[in-house]
Amino acid sequence: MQELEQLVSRATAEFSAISDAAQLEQAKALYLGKSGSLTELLKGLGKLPPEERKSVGAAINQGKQAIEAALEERREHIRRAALAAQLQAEALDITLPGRGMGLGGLHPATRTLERIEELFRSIGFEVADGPEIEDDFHNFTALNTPENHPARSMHDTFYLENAPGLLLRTHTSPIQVRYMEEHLARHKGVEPMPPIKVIAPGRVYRVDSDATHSPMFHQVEGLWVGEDVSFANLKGVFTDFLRRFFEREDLKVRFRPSFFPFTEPSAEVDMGCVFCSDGCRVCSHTGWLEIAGCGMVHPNVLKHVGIDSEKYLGFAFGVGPDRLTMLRYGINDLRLFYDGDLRFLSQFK
Ligand code: 2NL
Repeated sequence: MQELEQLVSRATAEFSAISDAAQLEQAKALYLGKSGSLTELLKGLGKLPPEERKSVGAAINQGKQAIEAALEERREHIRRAALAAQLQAEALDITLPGRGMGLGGLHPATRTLERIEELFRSIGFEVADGPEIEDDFHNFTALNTPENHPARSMHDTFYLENAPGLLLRTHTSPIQVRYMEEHLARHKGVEPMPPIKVIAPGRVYRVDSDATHSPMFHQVEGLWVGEDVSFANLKGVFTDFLRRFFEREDLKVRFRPSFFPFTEPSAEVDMGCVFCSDGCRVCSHTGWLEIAGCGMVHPNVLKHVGIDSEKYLGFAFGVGPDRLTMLRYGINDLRLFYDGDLRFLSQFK
């Protein structure tokens, strides 16, 4: 009987030193298995005199129950420890701040376009839109550009395959041609025709690609047609626009005679170099930067859309906002605008 008590306390002590479930089951076998110590005791019952068997048998069974209870207690302890360890390992730190959404920003070219639109809206111009796939009439013919003009060649203009007469617009003038057509239809028979004041910003396409030319770039054209619109008005409006865009009231602006098929007379607009006063690399040591083209709308353009060129006059201009953006922010490679590199773009948020 003493042997039994020792067995029970040995098993209980042994179990409580084990913290691994598999090891515990192995230790169990030493006592309760086929040839475990307690099993051996039970096997020995038969050798006892019959009068002792009952009480010894009962005592051994009690010992067995005690060992099983100790075993179950230890199993439960190990299960709890494992669960606690798992909870600890998989714990989420809910106080850790999230990663946030990462705010986007407008592309510098878009910011410039919106700025130009706002400046012209403030002096009563409407902002018009139109298709990027144009037809020959709206992109060239209506703009007095002759059949043999180099701009019409496949070397300069993207034509659509299997769609004769369709092309990617090479300037935003066709927006204004469409605007004039619609304006005329809307005010049919109204005399005099209300003035047209519109700007046309958008993407344009030319077969050209280097550090200062991209096959897709932006343009903003402007048009004012009315009964007495003069070249002086053009000079005033455009000079004022440049001074407000660059926030320089004393910005120098000059108009140099030039040629465009759609204007007569035509002029190129130069502004004083924003990086120097008397010459640097950006202005090729001239102190001047070429910034736009302009002129009085050619009578043939008015005739093509059905406006009486004897009664109405207009001025028009075309400016490259990508170049304006480069000058405003001091960017030297146009391709940066279209690479989609966030290290560049995120500087304009
Ligand atoms: C340039 C030249 C110019 C125009 C665009 C225009 C539009 C109509 C009628 C007449 Cl609907 N002219 N646009 C006129 C002169 C110059 O752009 O070098 N742009 C960057």
